[in-house]
Amino acid sequence: MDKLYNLRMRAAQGGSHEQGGTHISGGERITCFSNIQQVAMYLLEKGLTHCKGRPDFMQIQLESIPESVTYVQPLERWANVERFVKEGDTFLKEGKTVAFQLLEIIGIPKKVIDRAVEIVSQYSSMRGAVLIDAHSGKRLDDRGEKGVRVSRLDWLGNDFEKWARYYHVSANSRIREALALAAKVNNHPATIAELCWSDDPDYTTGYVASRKMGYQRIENIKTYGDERGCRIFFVDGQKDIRSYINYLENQPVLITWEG
Ligand code: WAQ
Ligand code: MG
Ligand code: MG
Ligand code: MG
Repeated sequence: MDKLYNLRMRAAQGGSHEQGGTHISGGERITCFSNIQQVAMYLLEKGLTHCKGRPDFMQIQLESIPESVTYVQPLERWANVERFVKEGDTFLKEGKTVAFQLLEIIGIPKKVIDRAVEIVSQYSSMRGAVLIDAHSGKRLDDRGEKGVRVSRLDWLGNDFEKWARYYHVSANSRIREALALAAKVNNHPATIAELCWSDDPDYTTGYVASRKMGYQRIENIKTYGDERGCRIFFVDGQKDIRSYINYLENQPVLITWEG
């Protein structure tokens, strides 16, 4: 196979992230040499046209991938979660409530879900994810407001387009990136579940993902205009957290789908 390259982009407003600027947008892709320019243009546009605002700092980094690549299947079950409408009810159940019920089914204790809710409502411009112990709710990473950014991941070739056609899903880049991230994160045995809702004020669909339940997409997980959101990984705290974080940040993963 051709030599592969990882491209990552981060954009901020009010100075660089290191100077305390607000994170606007990030992105990561894996590509072969001949597509570097095209992928860099995609990341440039992603950072420049973000709904959170105009960045005044951006970095696009290219690195070759020396390590061997791990191939991972997308999560098996893809679902648009049906809203529970009780007879006589005139309103649909809030997306947030659906997310918590899914986490309970996966086996996350109620107090840990409550802790996750607190965390999500605390952050609005995180770059990475918050890692918490799935049994105690204790935070496991020491990255503060930065979080742990999963990198070196992408779909292989046009496998995403094939997947999207098969499942009648619009082949947009947001879904492409979310599915790849959920597949990489949940492929690791230390991940018990993932909760995601966007910090973008105009994007109100989130998801709960796990090996057990797949990718459960939840509409109206938050109200339009709300800038709060982040990702939370519910982790088996018995596992080696340093090697887990190393997998998330550094292990190159390509998502393949046979169809
Ligand atoms: N690694 C770790 N955490 C990340 C990463 C990453 N590579 N990218 C984003 N996050 C965290 C970070 O805290 C962000 O603030 C938060 O997730 C939300 O990121 O319709 O667009 O890019 O099926 O705003 C999911 C639903 C969309 C897709 C999620 O999130 C669908 C989204 P955003
Ligand atoms: Mg982003
Ligand atoms: Mg993103
Ligand atoms: Mg965002």
